[in-house]
Amino acid sequence: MLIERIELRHIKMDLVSPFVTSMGTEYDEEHIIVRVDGEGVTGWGECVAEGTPFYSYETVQTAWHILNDFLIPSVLGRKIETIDEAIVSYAKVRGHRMAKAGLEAALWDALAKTKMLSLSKMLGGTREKIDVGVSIGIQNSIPELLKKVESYLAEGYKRIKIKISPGYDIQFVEALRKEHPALLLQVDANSAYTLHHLDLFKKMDSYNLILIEQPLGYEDIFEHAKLQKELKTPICLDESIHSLEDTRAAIELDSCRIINIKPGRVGGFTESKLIHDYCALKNIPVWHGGMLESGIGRAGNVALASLPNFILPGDISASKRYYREDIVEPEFVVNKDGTMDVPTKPGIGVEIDFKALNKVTVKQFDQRFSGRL
Ligand code: OSB
Ligand code: MG
Repeated sequence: MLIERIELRHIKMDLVSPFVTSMGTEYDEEHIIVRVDGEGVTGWGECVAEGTPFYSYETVQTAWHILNDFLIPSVLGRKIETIDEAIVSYAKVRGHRMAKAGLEAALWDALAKTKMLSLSKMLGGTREKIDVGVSIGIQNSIPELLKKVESYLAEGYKRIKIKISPGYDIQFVEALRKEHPALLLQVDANSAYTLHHLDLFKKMDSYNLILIEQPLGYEDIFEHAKLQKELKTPICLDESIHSLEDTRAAIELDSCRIINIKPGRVGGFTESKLIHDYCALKNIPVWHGGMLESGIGRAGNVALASLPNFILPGDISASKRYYREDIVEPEFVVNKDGTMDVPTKPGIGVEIDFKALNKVTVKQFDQRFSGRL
């Protein structure tokens, strides 16, 4: 496929309710939508760099720069038949994995459409439905948390993840466990703790949590190994895992026993698949994390989560859990049994709602191939 045009849109979508974590409060989500056009085919991807450098050092602004000045020029005007050819063309760009993942996703969609394959099939997915959970931000009080949990359980979600931070942790877990003894429950600290909190995590061990996500430093692998040695509950790494290399280090050091895969964080679906396959070999379950994506990014997440070693339910919730109006049609819904259908149409398998997309676009730019190289 000849890459003829690539368009970027900086989007900003209001969340249905503020999302509070140990990193701060988000009222809206800013991402970049990447559109690739060539030979009559259009591919779509979402770059999950946020407006702030709190989860990752990348932001919409850094990703916009890297995409426009380095990644797009390296693929524009090329004839690309495989994703690896695109990756090789920008391999000398270090880091900036969210920027790379946004472009890679659009190319995957375009190539899948040229082959008339669903993205799930193209990635090696084996499921028609995936198990999904919901990630609940920090609540002001226990009654508020219990109410939120009830309403998500009534919608069918298979497991609950709650965000924790010092002062908003053990009491919330204890209350929730008391109310719901059999609930599939996990917690996410987003690096809010240190090894000085060992006693707190030892207490957490008695609440039968599926996992404790990223308790310590956001790039740490070493101290997590020390913590894991002291705990029965599996540690799951999110922020610390940027690549297959990081995954190997974390597993060999026993820093975690479960891995959260987010294609944006690791540089794209290709690296995600490598991590997925390696974890399968090592008997390490993986699950699909989320970055509050619009339906474009969500479609990619659902396709990736249809691979066989995505054993635990993902942070992949219905469109309406995040946004009043999604930018794809149909929007993503959760079935009563806590599953989500994997789209079967070519590529990401959902259509763009241009009216909705235009409403949330705050900036737009495109580069075209002139016909000469
Ligand atoms: O740590 O998993 C995280 C959202 C933004 C940044 C980091 C995280 C999250 C979530 C939300 O937990 C998951 C979702 O998209 O539902
Ligand atoms: Mg996380």
